[in-house]
Order: sequence, then C-alpha cells, then structure tokens
Amino acid sequence: MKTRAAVAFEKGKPLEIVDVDLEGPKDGEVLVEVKATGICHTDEFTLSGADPEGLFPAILGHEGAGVVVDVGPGVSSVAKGDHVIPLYTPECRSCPSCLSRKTNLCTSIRATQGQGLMPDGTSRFSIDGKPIHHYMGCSTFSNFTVLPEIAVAKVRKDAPFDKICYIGCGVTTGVGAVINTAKVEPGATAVVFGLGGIGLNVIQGLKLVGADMIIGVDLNNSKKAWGERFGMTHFVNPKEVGGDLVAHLVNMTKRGADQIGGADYTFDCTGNVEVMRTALECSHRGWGQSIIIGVAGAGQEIKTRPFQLVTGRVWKGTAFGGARGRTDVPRIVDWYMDGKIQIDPMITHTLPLADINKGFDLMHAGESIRSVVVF
Ligand code: NAD
Ligand code: AHE
Ligand code: ZN
Repeated sequence: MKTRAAVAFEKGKPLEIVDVDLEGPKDGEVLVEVKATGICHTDEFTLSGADPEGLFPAILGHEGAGVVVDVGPGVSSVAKGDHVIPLYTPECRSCPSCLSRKTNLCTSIRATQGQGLMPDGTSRFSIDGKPIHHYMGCSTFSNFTVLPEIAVAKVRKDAPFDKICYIGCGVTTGVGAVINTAKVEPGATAVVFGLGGIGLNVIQGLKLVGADMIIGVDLNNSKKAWGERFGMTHFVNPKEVGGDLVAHLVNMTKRGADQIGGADYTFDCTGNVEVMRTALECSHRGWGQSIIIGVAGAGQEIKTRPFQLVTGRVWKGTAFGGARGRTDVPRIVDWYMDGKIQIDPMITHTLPLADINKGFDLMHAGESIRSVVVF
C-alpha cells in the first residue's frame, strides 16, 4: 500500500512530504493508521545529525496515537479497530530485562530498532524499491506505520488522538520521571531545568505527588507563566542570576536547622551537559537525586568532581519515564480522561502533515510547547 509520510532524506534538511510504499504486517506485527503525532525535541535531535544512532533516509516521529487497521499472523493482544499508542520502549514481558522488574528497558527488539529495522531485520517502508529506515520503532510521521504488537499500548476508545499522542513520549517521560524514577515524596523540594514539552510534565508530576517547592529554570522568560500554570512555585533565569547558579539554587532551597540547602530532586530536561552538572551539584548533600532526562549529542560527556557523589548525591537517568508501556500507558490515558493530569494547554499548535516543518521552526524559536500533526 501507499502511505503519505514526512521523510528525513538527509540530516539538517527539512522533511519532505511524499508517498511511500508500505508492506503489510508480518508475524507478530500490526498495521496502524496514525491519527496524530507530536513533535518531540528528540526528533529534532536526530534530524540535526547529533544522534549517534541517526540513520537517513528515515521516517521520524515517535509520539503518536492511532487505530489498528490490520494484524499479521500470530497477533493476539490487539485486534483491528483497537486504539493504540506506539511504544518506542516496548514491553515484551518475557526478556530478561522485563522479567527483572528492575527496568522498563525491554531488550527483545532493541538491536534491530536501533538499526532502523523491524525485528526480522527488514524495513516495511520503501520508495522506488529503496528501503527507508524506521525510527525508534515507531515512524509516526507517516499516516500508516507497522509496529511489533509488543510495541503498542491498547488504550480506551473515547480518548482524543490529538491529545493522547503526547502520552506516547512527553507526558509519560515527565510524569514518569517523577513517579517511577525519582519516586518523589510529598513535601519534597525540586528543581526542573528546561521548561519545554518534557519539563512542564515533570512540573505537573511534582505537583501531582505533592512536592512543596518546585523551582523552574529556563533561559526563556516566557516559560515562567507556563511553569506556574502547572505548579511551579519559583522561576530562575540563569542569565539574570548574578554569580554562581549552583550557589543561587542551593541558597533558595535552604530549609531546616542546618541551613545546608540543595534540592531533594533535580531534573535535567535540556540535554545540555553543563546543565546536567549544575543539576547534580544543586541537589542536597547526603541524599539529593538528579535525574537526567535530556539526551545529548555524539561526543558529549557529563562530568563533576567525584566529591559530589562521595557526599551522597546520586545521578540517575530515565528513558520514557521508567514506564512499562503496555501496562502504564493505558493508566496514564485514564489519568488524563479523569482530569488528574493536563495535556490540552501544552498542545500549543496543531498542524496538517504538509506543515510539519513549521512545527520544527516553532520549536527552534521557543514558541511552542508541543506541536501536534493531525492526519
Ligand atoms: P523543548 O525544546 O520543548 O524544551 C527545552 C527547554 O529547555 C526550552 O524551554 C529551552 O528554553 C530550555 N533550555 C535550553 N537550554 C537551557 C539551559 N542552558 N538552561 C535552562 N533551560 C534551557 O524540548 P523537550 O521536548 O522538552 O525535550 C527536552 C529534552 O528531553 C531533549 O533533550 C529531548 O531529546 C529529551 N527527551 C528525553 C526523553 C527520555 O526518555 N529520556 C524523552 C523525551 C525527550
Ligand atoms: N540514540 C541516542 C539516544 C536517544 C535516547 O536516549 N532516547 C531515549 C528516548 S528519547 C525520547 O524522546 C531512550 O529511550 N533511550 C533508551 C534507548 O534504548 O534508546 C544516542 O545517544 O545514541
Ligand atoms: Zn520524545
């Protein structure tokens, strides 16, 4: 069949909207009609050429929602007509990682996924017989895509596609980082660096679990009002801090008799390795946890004085907010439908596929929180 898709032919170049050939689902695979997809900063990261795993030509996009329109042999967990959210972190429930209960990083298809291929080592997408790579196992910048059944979460049918697509990455990553990875407790103090599509979801997660002090840090002053809307209690623009940012944040978080200062939890949602260091060092001596969410380009490394870790601070990372997709994503859709978390205000722009490059422009300009493409 043919599908309309935004193809990344070369790094750093705008996506091209073209018709692509799509083979039907093979064993254990499903064909999904993508109804809506968000544009995440990670799509921009890969398109820019900074991603060591980036492959071209490829169909990017990993934050979608749609309907199962066909199933391959052996598929048992979903059926035609089911509403689903594609999962770049699948959940097979049988690999050593899934069985460990210690991680959400299912390993059953990670190798082929990283090569832009389906689990059988081939691509379902092609143009004039030349294969086009899949991306993060999802390729939601295509009106139709093929996914392994272990890489879709079945969700309720009354949830709007143009909103719940955001649960396919940003919402789950931000809220999950708070609940699953950091396990933040009521009354905690927290600092969130980068108030974009991920950072605002960290903030709403912190509010949900009852954090007391939620400091947002961003270079863009327009993000102050955004943070406050979701529960941020204080805002810091590093460009307006005279002197050392770590000392400034430690001073703001001084509590109790010893007046040591430092946040219980900090979150990097920028992908900037200097910010990651600041985030670690402004966490509390003895117990501060700093969670790295942002992804950094090839060759980038994090550093700090070992003393920062010797004195009890902990660096942790999180992918997809530590969520087990097939189990947790349907629950997060319920939270949204029950009004426990907000999504609608963060979707600042809705675009047709033809305008997808405008979504990237809005991100570059810092004008959008999330742009969603509706098919
Ligand atoms: P975004 O572009 O919407 O937001 C980034 C924000 O960071 C912007 O508000 C920007 O002004 C701010 N910022 C940039 N540099 C800063 C600095 N030095 N100090 C303070 N603020 C700064 O991006 P997003 O979609 O929210 O994604 C954020 C990061 O998270 C990206 O690196 C993305 O690739 C990554 N990400 C990781 C996961 C995961 O599973 N680990 C999932 C999704 C996204
Ligand atoms: N390919 C990059 C790493 C990119 C990365 O870390 N991706 C996150 C999801 S970002 C979603 O917006 C992730 O899930 N990582 C775990 C994994 O298995 O990829 C690189 O640096 O090579
Ligand atoms: Zn993402």
